[in-house]
Amino acid sequence: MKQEIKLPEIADNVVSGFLARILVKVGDVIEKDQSIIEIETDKAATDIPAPIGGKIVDIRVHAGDEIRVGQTIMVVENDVRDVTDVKEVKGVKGVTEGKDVKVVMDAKSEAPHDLTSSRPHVLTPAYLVPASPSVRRFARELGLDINRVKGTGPGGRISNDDVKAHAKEVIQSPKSTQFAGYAEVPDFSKWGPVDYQPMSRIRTITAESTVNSWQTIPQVVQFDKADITEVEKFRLMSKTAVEKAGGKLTMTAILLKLSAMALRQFPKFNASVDMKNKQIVYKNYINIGIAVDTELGLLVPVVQDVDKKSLTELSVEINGIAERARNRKLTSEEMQGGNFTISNLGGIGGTSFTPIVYPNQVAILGVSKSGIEPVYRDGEFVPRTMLPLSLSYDHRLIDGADGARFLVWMCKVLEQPFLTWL
Ligand code: CAO
Repeated sequence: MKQEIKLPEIADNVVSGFLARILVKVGDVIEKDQSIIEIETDKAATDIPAPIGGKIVDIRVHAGDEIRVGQTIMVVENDVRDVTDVKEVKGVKGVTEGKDVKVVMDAKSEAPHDLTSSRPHVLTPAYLVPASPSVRRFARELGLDINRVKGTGPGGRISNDDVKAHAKEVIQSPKSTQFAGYAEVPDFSKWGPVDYQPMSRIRTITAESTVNSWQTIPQVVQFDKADITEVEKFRLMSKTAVEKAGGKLTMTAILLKLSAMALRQFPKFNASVDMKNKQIVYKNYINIGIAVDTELGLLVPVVQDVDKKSLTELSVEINGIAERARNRKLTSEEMQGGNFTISNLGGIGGTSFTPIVYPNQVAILGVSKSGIEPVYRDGEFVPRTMLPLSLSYDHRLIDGADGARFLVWMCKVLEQPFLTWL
């Protein structure tokens, strides 16, 4: 039995979306709830899951198309035994605005699955530039990266004219850094069996964002080790109290709190570089991103106003955002506006690593695994708990001495937190 899959309602007042990617192809056998396409709108980027399973026999849209809610995306053929009943159910808001829609009854669960379900897809900085789908498509057609276009509209909104102005600039600039396109990879199957898997949206965005960072930010990494023996004692002593409040007191929360203090002490690290206007943007708020490892890839939710929150509040908040990141429940707002980032890999292991500065930020703190080490003090070796830290920073704004001072300050305060009282 052939059934059409239509674009469900994506969000309130959104009537169409721009088709970023098709995640399946004709002939694929898909399962119910499997993501089939990725849609971008002004408000969000969203995976659209298949409301039914089956074999795809026709795909009626193309990447780059603007698709309207209710438009047929693809046709699926499935075994009628999987779908026992197709009923009209009153009151379910669905593919056609304001009208009743067909609801597929699953033979086993008896539970109705409306055709409108869609999972919010997390946003990363690559998606956060304000531009309509048609403007994004225009930029894409010209081979331009929308993230590099300066918007002149309200709130930096990008118009077609902005894209054209950027295109002109790119064409006229002999030193243009506009990305020229990806090189073909060789046919690896010549040397052995291979599998092909489409890149997920998160993977693609991480790839694009790190390439952007790598190409535009000259990065230096400063390493140090902090003696956290006393902090560890405090952490273990306070763990239960924080747990009662719903948080988990780990080094991430402590470093979050400490980073907020460091950013106030060293405002350059809380700034952004605006090369186009040859200015530095100093921010008077302290928002810090936390790198979270999820099954789908890296996500960086942002904790806002870190300096105004207690350690317990921060521990609870980290728990919440990490869980929401792992369950793909983060909102686009929670991914925006970070000034600095912490990437703690110490829960996994490692002695050091060099994190990459996020675009529009100037520094990121990498944290590796703490451990007890012999430290030479007052004529003898004593066991101390040492935490390896690495600070990557943007050399356009931050000089080596600044980077060293920042990290040394952090290490000193970790060793003797009372120093911040002075
Ligand atoms: N050294 C030693 N142990 C550490 C540690 C460190 N630096 N950091 C955390 N730990 C311990 C914790 O205390 C905890 O121990 P227990 O299980 O005994 O309580 C354990 O490691 C696991 O910690 P956690 O992951 O649950 O909590 P967290 O607050 O330390 O970290 C989060 C939260 C979200 C940062 C982390 O889970 C995560 O996703 N890290 C990966 C970040 C990442 O991918 N970075 C790379 C980005 S760039 O490629």
